Amino acid sequence: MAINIDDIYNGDLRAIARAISVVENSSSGATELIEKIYPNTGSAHRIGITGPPGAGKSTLVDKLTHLYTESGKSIGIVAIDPTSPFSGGALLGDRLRLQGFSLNKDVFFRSMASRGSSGGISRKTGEVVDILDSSGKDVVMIETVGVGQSELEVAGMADTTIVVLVPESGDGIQAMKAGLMEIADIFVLNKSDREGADLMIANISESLELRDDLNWTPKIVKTSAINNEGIVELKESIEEHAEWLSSEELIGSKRNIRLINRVKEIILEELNEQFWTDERRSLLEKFVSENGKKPDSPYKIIENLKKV
Ligand SMILES: Nc1nc2c(ncn2[C@@H]2O[C@H](COP(=O)(O)OP(=O)(O)OP(=O)(O)O)[C@@H](O)[C@H]2O)c(=O)[nH]1
Ligand SMILES: [Mg+2]
Repeated sequence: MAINIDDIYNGDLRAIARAISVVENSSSGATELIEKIYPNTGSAHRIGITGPPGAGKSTLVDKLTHLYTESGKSIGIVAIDPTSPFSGGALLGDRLRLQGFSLNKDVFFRSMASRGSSGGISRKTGEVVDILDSSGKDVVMIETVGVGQSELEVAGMADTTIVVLVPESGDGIQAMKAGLMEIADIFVLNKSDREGADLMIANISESLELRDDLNWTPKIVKTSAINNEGIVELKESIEEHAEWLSSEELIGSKRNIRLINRVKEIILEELNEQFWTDERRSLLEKFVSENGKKPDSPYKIIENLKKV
């Protein structure tokens, strides 16, 4: 069924949901859809929320959603790869539904599986965010579990990146430094109702001293999401960062970098797809496992694949 672009622009929940499915399933018309809506993007503030499993990301998103809707803002939420059906994305969806947000035209929630998907998850997520942005949402939040490459991709997608840690993250902070520490515009120390919160905050500020790219000093916000504590401060920090981005005229260059990366990613996907014909796929198997023969080097194999 054709999707009416005006319905998306008017925030029609069913039109948005249909558009997202088209992108998610790479159905025909996905490219045209993004082409059409793209000019209408750029007004939403994109917030990435990442951190270790169970840190309280969804609980924070839930509480922030309340604050934002109370102040008259409309919200889009994308949760990528919920760790399990019992936590994370699915749960967040349930929670929002229970609170009646599903009837609320101003809140749209979608969870996306990255595992077992046909690939292109960060491209697709970017496109889902575009759809929500074009539908007039003031704020789009992207939640993803920070276990590897994904947190860096979230940072690439967001105007403001929030890294959520908990008091128990202490030992792991060294290991995470390379990834999480570099990308955060705001640190949230959640579960501050537990022991060790202040020590962890001291740890974070100490490791920030090692960052040398700092024309923005990352905020550290202490929250206890389940008790709704620190959420107002978090929202204020997000707003401060957004203001800083626009006052320094950085939002434009951030978006340009994002666009460049998206183009590169799509090209990569396309070239990959073009190269891997069925014939080459089965030839590769054959080249590697020819009976009794030591396989050629990867370069030799590639040379032979290119011949077909
Ligand atoms: N003590 C305490 N527990 C919290 C707090 N915030 C969240 N939790 C609990 O921590 C658990 C995980 O919370 P979620 O919000 O689902 O965490 P998440 O980071 O979204 O989890 P994944 O998406 O599975 O990685 C839940 O049982 C929450 O109730 C907090 O501030 N203090
Ligand atoms: Mg979650």
